[in-house]
Amino acid sequence: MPDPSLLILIPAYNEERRIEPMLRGYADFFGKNYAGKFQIVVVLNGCTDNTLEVVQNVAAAFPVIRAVEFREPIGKGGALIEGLKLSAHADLIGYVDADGATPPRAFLELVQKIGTADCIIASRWLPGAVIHQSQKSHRQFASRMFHAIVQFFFRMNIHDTQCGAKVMKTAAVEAIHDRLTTADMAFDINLLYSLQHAGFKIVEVPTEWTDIAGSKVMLGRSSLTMFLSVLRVRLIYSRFYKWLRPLRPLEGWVYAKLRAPRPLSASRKKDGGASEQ
Ligand SMILES: Nc1nc2c(ncn2[C@@H]2O[C@H](COP(=O)(O)OP(=O)(O)O)[C@@H](O)[C@H]2O)c(=O)[nH]1
Ligand SMILES: [Mg+2]
Repeated sequence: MPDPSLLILIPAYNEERRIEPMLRGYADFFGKNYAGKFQIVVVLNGCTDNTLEVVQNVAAAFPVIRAVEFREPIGKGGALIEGLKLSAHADLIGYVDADGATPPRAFLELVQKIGTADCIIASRWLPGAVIHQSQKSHRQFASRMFHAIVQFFFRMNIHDTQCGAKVMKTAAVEAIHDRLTTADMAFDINLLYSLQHAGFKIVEVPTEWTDIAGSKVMLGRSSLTMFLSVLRVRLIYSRFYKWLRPLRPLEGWVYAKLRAPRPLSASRKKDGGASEQ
């Protein structure tokens, strides 16, 4: 039996310096090692550098790659929410960062190990993980603090919610897509909690990872935004949310002040207005 068809999403914001080797590496590796159909879709938005041209150049050499661009500042989460709408095109859909922190063989391992799970995620914090280059200590500290907050609020017992590599079955993504409203980097929490809450099985496996310089996450402002978004997801899933309706206009104001991508409405979202590149 051939491998399941696979769609790999790559969110990218101003990645002209980091994305090319990663894209070539993935297209080449999956071309040689994956027996099923696969496609790579780079989801860009609001880039002010030459990421799009770089992606288009690589796509000219590898037809499995294409780019979708959104002009508005919809954030990594917003880009993935749009990208996940393409899930119907494949049996499995996953995403991975543009910086090449996760090598293609580690991503393939996720696909191969999904088994009866609905979602499989790469973990840098499980025994057996191979970390070639660790994050700087202040980032590790922020990451562990974030983890403690997430565990306190959601009790998901997941060691590493933030590693950029995740693979899901299409049916699971489609069932919870409406619940995805987090546009910033806390998107992963929104995704994982929605899946777990709906009864889908998430497994975490140790991964191989290398910290790549040039992170787009500015610790101060991003941490505050992520904290707010985590709190927001918690509230959306609580019975208090309906009482907070009068405060909703404030939500947009707070995210604008933080210069963070604005969350989508928890009731229903509008289409982002993609242009195929
Ligand atoms: N489309 C899109 N992608 C983004 C945005 N912000 C970050 N990303 C992507 O999200 C991924 C993770 O970002 P990165 O800077 O590597 O974060 P870190 O390694 O977790 O510190 C990368 O592929 C980024 O290009 C955004 O606003 N829009
Ligand atoms: Mg990174």
